[in-house]
Amino acid sequence: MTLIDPAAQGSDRAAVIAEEAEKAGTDYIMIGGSTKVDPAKLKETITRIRARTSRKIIIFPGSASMISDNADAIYFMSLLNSATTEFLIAHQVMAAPVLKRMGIETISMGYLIFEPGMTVGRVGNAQLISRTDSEKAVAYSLAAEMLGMKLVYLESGSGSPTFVSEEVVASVSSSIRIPLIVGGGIRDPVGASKIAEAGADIIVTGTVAEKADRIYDVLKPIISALKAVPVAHPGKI
Ligand code: 1GP
Repeated sequence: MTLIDPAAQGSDRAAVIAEEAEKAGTDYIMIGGSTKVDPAKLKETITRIRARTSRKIIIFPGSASMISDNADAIYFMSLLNSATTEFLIAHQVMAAPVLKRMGIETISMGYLIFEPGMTVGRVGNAQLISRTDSEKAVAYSLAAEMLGMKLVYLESGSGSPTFVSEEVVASVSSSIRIPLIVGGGIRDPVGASKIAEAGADIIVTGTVAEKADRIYDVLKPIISALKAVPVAHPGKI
C-alpha cells in the first residue's frame, strides 16, 4: 500500500504519486498522517487521486478531523501503546457518530508504535516498543486480535531510519490470525523483501515516493521485490 500524506504536498503532486504507484503495482492508496490537515484539502486530495487511479483509497487518520466522505474506507484505529487516552479512544468517540452518519466503511485496527517512532510517536504520546521486543509486540498484537480488531499495524514512524526487526514481524505474524501490516522506514527492495519474508501481509511505504523525482522508478523495484515473496498467509486478506 502506498501512503500519501495530504499535508506533505499539493493535491496535484499527491495524484501523481498515486498514479505512478498504481503503475508500479501498489494495491491500495492510504491517505493520512500525523500533521493536521484542513478537511477541505483532504477531500480535494482524495478527489484528485481518484481522478488519476482506480485503486481504492483508505483514510489513515491522524485525528478525528481527518474524515472525508469520498474515500472508500477509513481505518478505525487505536494507538494501543499510547500513554494517554487521546489516541487510544477519545478521537474514536468523537469520530464514531460522524462515520455512522456518513456510512463509510470502517476497518478496525490496532496500531502499535515502535522505536524510533518519529512524529507519530511524539504526537501520539507512545510508550515506544523496542524494535526487537517480540514478547511485547506479540502481547499487544494478541490483545488487538482478542479485542476484535481486524488488522494489526506495526509502525516505526514515517521517515524512520530503521524498521521493525524481522524477528518481531515473524513472531507477531505467527501468533495472530488477523492480517499484519508493517510500515515506517521501508525504502528499498531488500528491506521490503525482508519484511515480506518475515510474514507481513501488507507493507506500507510513504516517504520513499514522496521524496522521489522518478516515483515509478523508485517504487517498482520495491513492489516487485515484495510481490516475488510468496504470500505469507494465503486467504488471510
Ligand atoms: C508511516 O508506515 C508509514 O505511517 C510509512 O512510513 O514514510 O517511512 O515509508 P515511511
